[in-house]
Amino acid sequence: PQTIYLKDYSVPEYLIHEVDLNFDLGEEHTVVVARLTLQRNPQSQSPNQELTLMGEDLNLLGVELDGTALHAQQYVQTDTSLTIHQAPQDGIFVLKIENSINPKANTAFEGLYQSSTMLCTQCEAEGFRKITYFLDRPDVMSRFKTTLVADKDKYPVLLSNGNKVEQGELAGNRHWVSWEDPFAKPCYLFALVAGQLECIEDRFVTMSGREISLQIYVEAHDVDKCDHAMQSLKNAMRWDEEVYGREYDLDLYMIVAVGHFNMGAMENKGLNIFNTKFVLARPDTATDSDYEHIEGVIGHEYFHNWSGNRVTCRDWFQLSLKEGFTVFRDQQFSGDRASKAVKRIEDVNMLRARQFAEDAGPLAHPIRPEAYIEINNFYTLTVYEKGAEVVRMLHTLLGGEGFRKGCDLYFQRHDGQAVTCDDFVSAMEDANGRDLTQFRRWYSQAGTPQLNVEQHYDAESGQLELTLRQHCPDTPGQTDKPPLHIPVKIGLLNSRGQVELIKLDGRPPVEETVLELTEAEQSFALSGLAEQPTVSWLRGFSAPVIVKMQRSLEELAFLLSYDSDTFNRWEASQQLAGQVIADLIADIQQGRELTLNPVIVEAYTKLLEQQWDDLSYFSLLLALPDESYLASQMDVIDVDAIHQAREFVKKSLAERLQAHFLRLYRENHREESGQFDAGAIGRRRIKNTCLHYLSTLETGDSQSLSLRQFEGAANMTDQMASLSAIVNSRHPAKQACLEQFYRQWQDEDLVIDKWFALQASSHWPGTFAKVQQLLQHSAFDMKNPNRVRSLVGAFSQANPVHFHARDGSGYHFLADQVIALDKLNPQVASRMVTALTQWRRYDDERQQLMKAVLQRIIDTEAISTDVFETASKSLA
Ligand code: BAL
Ligand code: ZN
Repeated sequence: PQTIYLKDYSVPEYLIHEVDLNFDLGEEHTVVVARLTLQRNPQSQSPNQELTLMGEDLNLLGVELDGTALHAQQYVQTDTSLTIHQAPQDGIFVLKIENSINPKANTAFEGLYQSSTMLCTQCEAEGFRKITYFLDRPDVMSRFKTTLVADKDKYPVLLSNGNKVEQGELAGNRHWVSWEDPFAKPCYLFALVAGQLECIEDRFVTMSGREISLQIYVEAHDVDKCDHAMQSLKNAMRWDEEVYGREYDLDLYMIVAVGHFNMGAMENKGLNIFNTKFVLARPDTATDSDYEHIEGVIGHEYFHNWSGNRVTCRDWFQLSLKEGFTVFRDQQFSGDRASKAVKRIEDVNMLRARQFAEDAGPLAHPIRPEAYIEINNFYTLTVYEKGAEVVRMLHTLLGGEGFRKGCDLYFQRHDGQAVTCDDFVSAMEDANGRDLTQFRRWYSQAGTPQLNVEQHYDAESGQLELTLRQHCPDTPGQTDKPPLHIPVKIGLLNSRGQVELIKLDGRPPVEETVLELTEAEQSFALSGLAEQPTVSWLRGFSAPVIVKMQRSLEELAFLLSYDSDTFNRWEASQQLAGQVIADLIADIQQGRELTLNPVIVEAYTKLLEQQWDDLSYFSLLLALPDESYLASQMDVIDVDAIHQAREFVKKSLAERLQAHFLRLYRENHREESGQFDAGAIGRRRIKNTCLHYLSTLETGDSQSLSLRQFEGAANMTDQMASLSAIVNSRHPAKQACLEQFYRQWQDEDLVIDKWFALQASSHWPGTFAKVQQLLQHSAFDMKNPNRVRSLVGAFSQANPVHFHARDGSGYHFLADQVIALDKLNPQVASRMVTALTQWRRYDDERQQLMKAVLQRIIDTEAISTDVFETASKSLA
C-alpha cells in the first residue's frame, strides 16, 4: 500500500468551480451525471497536462469534454482514477461524466449507501470518489447544484446541501428536487439523503434577525425522540453567537438520523447526517449521559459550520485544524451548559485513559501527522482530543479575550479558504502580538511530555523555588525532542487549607497564575511566604502532560478537602484511591493478605458528611479510578490484580460506609420520569453511585434495592444503573432481568445496543461464553456498526479481565471478528484492531499471543489497507 506524505503536498493542478450533479436514485442502481466546470489552476507549477480525477468502485458510462464525447483513447481508467489526456490548459471547460453505482452493495458506508430503507452519503474523508470521478481533496472548493430523481413512494423526501430551488413530478410515479448550495465547499462536505422520513421543524432567529428553519428528519417511529436534539441545536446556535460571534449562514439547517453510520455524525453543509445514537432520546430510552452526548455532538457538528466548513483544511494532515478546534468549542459549550468541573473531569479522564495510551504506543503520531496510508485511520484521539488540548493551551496562554481576537482574525482572514494549522497559529500570533514559534512544536511532536516538579522552601527568605523539568519520550520516528511551550497553572494553599497568594517577579499578588515553561529545566521563585505552602499543580489540567511527583496520602487527603480548584480536588481523590489500589496490587502480586488503608475510609467519610450543591461532581469524587487509568500507571499491566484490588476497595468501602451510602441513596431516590436538568441528573448520579457500591455487598437487602429500582425505573438512567448492578454481581434475578429488558426494548435499536454492551463488558465469570452466544443472537448484525461496537467493541475495549484472558481466547475472538468485518466495513474493522495495539504493555505470554493474532490479521488474504496499516504499524 502507498504512503502519502505531508512534505509532498502540492497545489491542485486543476480547479473545479461548479459542480452540477444529477442522481437517478435506485437502491441497487443509481446513475450519476456530473457536469464539472474546470480550469487549470494558475498557481500550479506542474508540467503535467493531464487531468487525473479520483474514483473508486464506479461503473463509467461516458465522458464528454465541452459537449463532445471522448473516445477510449482520450482517457484512461484505473481502479482508482480517470485520466483525461490533453485536458485544456487555458480557460474554463466543462467535463460531463456519467457513471453508475450500487448503494446496496456498499457495506463500507463510504459514498452513497443504503441504511434501512433510506439512501444516504458519507463523504469525509474520501467517500465522494465512490460517487463520481472528482478531484477529491479538501483544497478543491466548488459550488454544488444537485438534482435528485427517485420513485415517489420509496423516496418521498429528497435532500441535499443548501437551499431547495425547484421540484417537480415525472411520469411513472417519480419526482425530482433540485438543491443549490451558494457556498463553495470541498466535496467531503457534499451530502444527499433520500427516504421515507418524517420531519420535526422549529425556527431560530439569529443575532442579526434572520429566521432560520430547523429540520430534523427521522424514521416515523422516532419522531417522539427529537425534542432534545432540537433544543440542543438552538442552544448551540445561540452559544456560538454569544461566545464566538458566529452566525449561521443558510436559511435552512437540516439534520438526518441514520441507523447505519461509521462515525458519530457528519457536518455536511446545511445537511448534517447523524448516527441515530446522537439524535434520538426520550427519558425512558436514553440515559443522562446519552442526553449530554447528544447535546455535545449536535453542538460539535453545528460549530463546524465555521470551524471546518467556512474555513476548511488544505489537506488531511491538517485535520486537527478543524477537529481539535471544534472539539475544544464543543467542550466549552457543554461546560457552559451544565457543570464546567464535571465536563473537564470527564474529558481529561478520557484523554488520560485512552489518548495517553495512543501517544505512548506504536501508533503515536503528532496532532498534525506527517504520513498515512489510510486517512480514515487518523480520525484519532490524538487528532481530536489532544488537538483540543492544544487549542485549550492557546486559550490559557492568550486569555479568553486574546483567544477570541485570534479566532476573529482567523475567520476573517480565511473565510472561504482551505488552510493549515500554521495559519491558525499565525492568526493567534498576529491578533495578540505574540511569538508562538516554540508553541508550534505541539503540532509536530508526538508523545505525552512528562513534567518533573520540585519545590524548595527557604524559611528565612520566605521564598519558594519551584523547579520544573520537561521530557518527551521517544515515539516512532521521533527521538531527542526539543522542549515544548507548556502553560502550568498553579495555586497555593496554606496549612489551614486557605488560599495563599502568589507573588512572582514583583507582579501584584494573585490567587493563581500560569507558569510558562519553555526550557528543558526552569525555576520560578515565589516570594513573601511566611510558611511553606502546598502547591496545587497543573490546575484545570492546563496542559496534556504527566506530572511526576510523590505526594503522601495525607497530602492528597488535604488537597481533596481544601483545594479550591475543582479539577485538582478530583485529581487528589483519584491519586489517593490510585495509590491505595496500587499498594493492594503489590500485595496481590506478593501473595499478601489484603487490608484496606484507613486513609481512604477517612477521606470518603469526610466527603460523605459534607453538603454538596453539584451532585454530579460529588459522585465523581466518590468514583474510583477506572481500570484503564490504573493500567496506565503500571510498568507491566496486570489486568487480574488491577481488577481484584479495585473490587476489594469498592467492597470494603461499601462495608464500612454502608449507612452513608444507604442514606444518600434514599435521600436522592425518586421514581421520576427523567428530566434533563442538572439537579435531577445530579440526584440520579449520586444515587446510582451509592447503588453501585451497595450492590457489591451481595446481601439480600442490596439485591432487593437493585431489583426494586430496576422494576420501578421510570427512566433509562435508573433502569440501566440497576441492571448494571445486577449483571455485575451474584444476583438471583440476573437472567430474568436481562430477558425482561430485552422483551421491553426489542424494537428500540439503541436500547438493545446498551443491552449488548452491558453484557459484553461485564466482569462477571462466564462473560466470554455469553459474548460468543450473543454473536449468534438474532439481533446481532455484523453490518450495523453500532451493534458491532456494542458487542465486539465493548468486549475488547471495556472488559480488560475477559478480553485479556490468559489463554488468549479473547484475542482470537477479536481477530476472527476483525477478519469477518473487514470484508464488509474496513473502516470499522480497523477501529476494532486498536484493542490489540498496546501489546507491549502486557506480560511476555500475553505479548506473544497478541502479536500472533496481529500477524494472523496481517497475513489474511485481501485484508484492507485500513486494517493492514493499523495492524502492521502496531507490530512495528
Ligand atoms: N468530520 C467528521 C465528524 C466530526 O468530527 O464531526
Ligand atoms: Zn468534527
